[in-house]
Amino acid sequence: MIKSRICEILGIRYPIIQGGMAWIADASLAAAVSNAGGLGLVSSVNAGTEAVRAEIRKCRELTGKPFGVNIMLQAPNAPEIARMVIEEGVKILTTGAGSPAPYMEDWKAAGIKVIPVIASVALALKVQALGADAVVAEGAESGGHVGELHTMALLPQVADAVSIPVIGAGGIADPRQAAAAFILGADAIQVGTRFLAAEECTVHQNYKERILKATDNSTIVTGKTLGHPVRSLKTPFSNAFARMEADPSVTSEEILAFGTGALRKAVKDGDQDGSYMAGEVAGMVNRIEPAKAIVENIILGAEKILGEAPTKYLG
Ligand code: TUI
Repeated sequence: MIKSRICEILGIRYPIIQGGMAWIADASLAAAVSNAGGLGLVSSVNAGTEAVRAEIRKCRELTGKPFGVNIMLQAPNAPEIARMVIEEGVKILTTGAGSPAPYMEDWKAAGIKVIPVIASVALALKVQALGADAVVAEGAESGGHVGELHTMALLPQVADAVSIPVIGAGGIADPRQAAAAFILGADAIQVGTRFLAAEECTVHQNYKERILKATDNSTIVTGKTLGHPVRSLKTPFSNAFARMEADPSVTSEEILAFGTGALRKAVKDGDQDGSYMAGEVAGMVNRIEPAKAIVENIILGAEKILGEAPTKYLG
């Protein structure tokens, strides 16, 4: 068994957490991952604060195991969500796309384990000083909102800088990548894109099909000119977005308006004008299977690789 401080802190069997994917990570997926021995996460980006509250309650009905909530800090209702998770007695939070500083005191006072997703050493140190229980170091291979550094460079630098546990994320979909993350200093891993192909993931069938068809070169980062880079599958929508960004006659407001609501359209309607957020590993995701099979394939496979490493690499 891979030894990990994270399993003790979070009360989970395997050191794997599911990405808190906006609009995607609902009670169905989160409970399936938690029931499989990992940590499932419910996303706070959904049809409003009360819809998220309902998903949290549903998740509690579907699993008796620990699960968490991911808070997207740039969402307009983030302050409301931050209070609601305390009311609901949520025990574990991850945060993304900003600094959780304004909320840390209240969450810690409520006894919540707080795990910010960070994309730099500076923010890792800042959230550690604020009392974070662990960090997710998320490299730019990941889907959705991305930072500058990639996992191979980010993860060891964060692991060297902080004393709290580090969860590696970005570019992890199979046992080899998981084993590499542990060697780079991770205490656990976070997986997003591969869970899009979980049977329990409720995204529109078109989303799953696009992931299954993806190749190594299928993703693109757009939104850099808006200060909000996002990795998604190359589609007519994301290509048009990129062209608008390259055209000096198009204003930021026009680009923003073009992108508004696009993720929801992809997830719920499978609309071809949607934004299909996915990581660079989308090309490695080739089958639909239960979340339990994904968790066990990645973790048990990583254990095997790590166990065989001395004979394989050292003769
Ligand atoms: O948050 C994510 N990934 C996301 S959020 C999201 S929702 C969305 N919806 C529509 C359009 C665009 C996005 C989709 N994917 N990952 C966690 C993450 N956080 N990655 C990078 C960061 C990050 C970046 C900068 C965290 C903190 C940060 O610091 C800023 C600061 O305030 O210092």
